[in-house]
Amino acid sequence: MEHTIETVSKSVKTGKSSLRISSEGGHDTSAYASVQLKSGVRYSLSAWIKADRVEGGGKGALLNVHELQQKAMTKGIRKTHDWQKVETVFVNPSAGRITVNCLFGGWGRSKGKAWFDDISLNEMVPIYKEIEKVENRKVDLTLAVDAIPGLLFSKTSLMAKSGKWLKLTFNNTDNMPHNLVIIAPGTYDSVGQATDLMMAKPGAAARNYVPKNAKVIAQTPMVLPGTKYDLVFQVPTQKGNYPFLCTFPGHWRLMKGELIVQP
Ligand SMILES: [Cu+2]
Repeated sequence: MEHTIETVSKSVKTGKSSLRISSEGGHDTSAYASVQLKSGVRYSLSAWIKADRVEGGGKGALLNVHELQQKAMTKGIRKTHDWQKVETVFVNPSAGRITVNCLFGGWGRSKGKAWFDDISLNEMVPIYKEIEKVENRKVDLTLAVDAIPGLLFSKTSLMAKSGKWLKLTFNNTDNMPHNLVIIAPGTYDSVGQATDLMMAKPGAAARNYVPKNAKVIAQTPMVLPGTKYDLVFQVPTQKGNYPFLCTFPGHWRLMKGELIVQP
């Protein structure tokens, strides 16, 4: 037999069953579902995948959107791995039905066994391409920070006087989405660590990966590559060093800085 696609109850991440795809000789196959999507909306597609000796020339076990091919594709899980979360974020270019694949093989043939569980497709908070009229008010000060390749912000310190109105232009020049979240002094480590756990949390993408424990002073949404967002807010009236970070899981250790508020 070339390959088998079945639901199994023995190996599950959560719930009662998972989907198992296996092949002894090597195959490029998928189990798929058809879903209606809106146009121009950003979606997060994720699942948990477990693998047992997945080998061969294919990408392994992964998810993708058939119509978007490698534009909407998670990483491939190969070799032997316990349950691991995979995720891809994509913008659906035109309304209509798309096909979500649980892919085994993928641009090549794979053999071995893979389990898929908790597959989810979520609509994300809209991305603001242009400056939204967050506030029409006059600001006292304008600053700019870019997200740059290498998981970095172009500046790691910003200065502002307490109580002033600030427009902070966040320009994402990198090739993946990022945000900028300013939080209460002394909370960088606890918020950062909480973001590490968010990849696995349902609804995390919809919250822009801002953990619940964060005391947010101001935040941008996740900003797409090549776009910018103007964050208009009042600088805290208390002086201090307010950390800022990108809360996308795994980014906080590098994407960080401080807003230094002076009296
Ligand atoms: Cu980031």
